Amino acid sequence: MKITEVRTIVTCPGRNYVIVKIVTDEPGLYGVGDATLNGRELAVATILQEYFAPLLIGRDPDRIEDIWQTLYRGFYWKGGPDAMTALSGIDMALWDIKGKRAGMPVYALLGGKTREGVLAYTHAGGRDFVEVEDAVRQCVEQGFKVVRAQVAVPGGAGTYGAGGRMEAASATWIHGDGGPMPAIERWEPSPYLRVVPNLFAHLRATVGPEVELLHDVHERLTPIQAARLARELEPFHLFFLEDPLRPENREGFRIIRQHSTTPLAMGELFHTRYECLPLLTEQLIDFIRCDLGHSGGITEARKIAAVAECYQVQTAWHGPGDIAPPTHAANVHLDLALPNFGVQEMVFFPEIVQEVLPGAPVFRDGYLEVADMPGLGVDVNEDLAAKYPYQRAYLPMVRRADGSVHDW
Ligand code: CS2
Ligand code: MG
Repeated sequence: MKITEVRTIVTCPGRNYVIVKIVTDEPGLYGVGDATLNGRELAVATILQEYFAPLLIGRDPDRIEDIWQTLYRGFYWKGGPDAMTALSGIDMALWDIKGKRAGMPVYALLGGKTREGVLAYTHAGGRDFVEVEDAVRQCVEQGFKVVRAQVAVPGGAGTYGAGGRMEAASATWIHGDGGPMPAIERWEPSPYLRVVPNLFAHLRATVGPEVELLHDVHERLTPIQAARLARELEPFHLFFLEDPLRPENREGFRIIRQHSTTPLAMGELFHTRYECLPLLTEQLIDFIRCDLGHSGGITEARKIAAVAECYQVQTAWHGPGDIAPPTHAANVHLDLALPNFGVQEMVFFPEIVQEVLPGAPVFRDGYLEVADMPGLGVDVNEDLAAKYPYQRAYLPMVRRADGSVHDW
């Protein structure tokens, strides 16, 4: 069996997605993967088309590990978000082919189910505590047992995640003279640090102790600020505090750990197992939450999970709306097989996305399921995808009160 074509499909059914379709010489046998990197879609599409695709033509798609090594170690300049996203899309498409060829779902190839369903969380946001409380209640009514809560900080225009379920994952579509421009959010640590513990005090007092709650810091704090937040959140028993520090500063997790027992999660901005390693081996986090679409696909994630398992760290793979259904499906296939799965972030895709990219995992009473069909179970409707051409869009940027740039 040989790869005959690697197709890169860029489409914008409401937001931009980059889809990889690997076609083989066996009639009708192809695989579908996701190589979407929010705000840098065309850079990844270029890597796929110009550099990776030519190396794959004529290769045996069954040799996933060898192809992975070729596209990672084979290049002198390794890693980085753009190349790792391209590699992830290829990796998913190859696992999809392998499953279809074997007549088995990917989770079966990964060792088979260790659980019946995949515990899921989604997003509750609001402009004030009562709006967040209402959003959490809605999630609970829908069946969610774990909910992420974010609230607007007074004076902080466009606070991360406060707009609700899909907002956190949205690119922005602000038009300036030269076309779309990034929205600018305002953010200051002091008001944020005052508001967040009060939000969780409010939620525990109103929605009770049972629903599991978590919060995404979005990599904005310094280590000592994060330590303060983690400590002040202790009475409210978070499921985890997500991504407190910039990914560059892994040493900072030691400071948070010294001060708090709030469980910590980190990883959506990591691109390889090497970035995860010190956090795992030093037991500085409790959940590893890499993005399968940006860190080398299923092949790399299962290795990361295996190291995490040694340290009783659980997985919580990134699952926002800005990565496409194939990554969400890959998440759930892996979650079903992993012994140390923790929780899975999810979104509900708009109908049009489900038409262009059918086969996203299905949510039922707090858990995610995938169809019991060969491969990943996702597809791409290429004719429909062509009707929604790419539109340039940026993620927002953050500036402090004095006008200086801060991490978004
Ligand atoms: C977020 C993401 O889901 C999350 O936890 O951190 O929505 C993140 O903002 C986006 O993936 C950025 O594109
Ligand atoms: Mg996050």
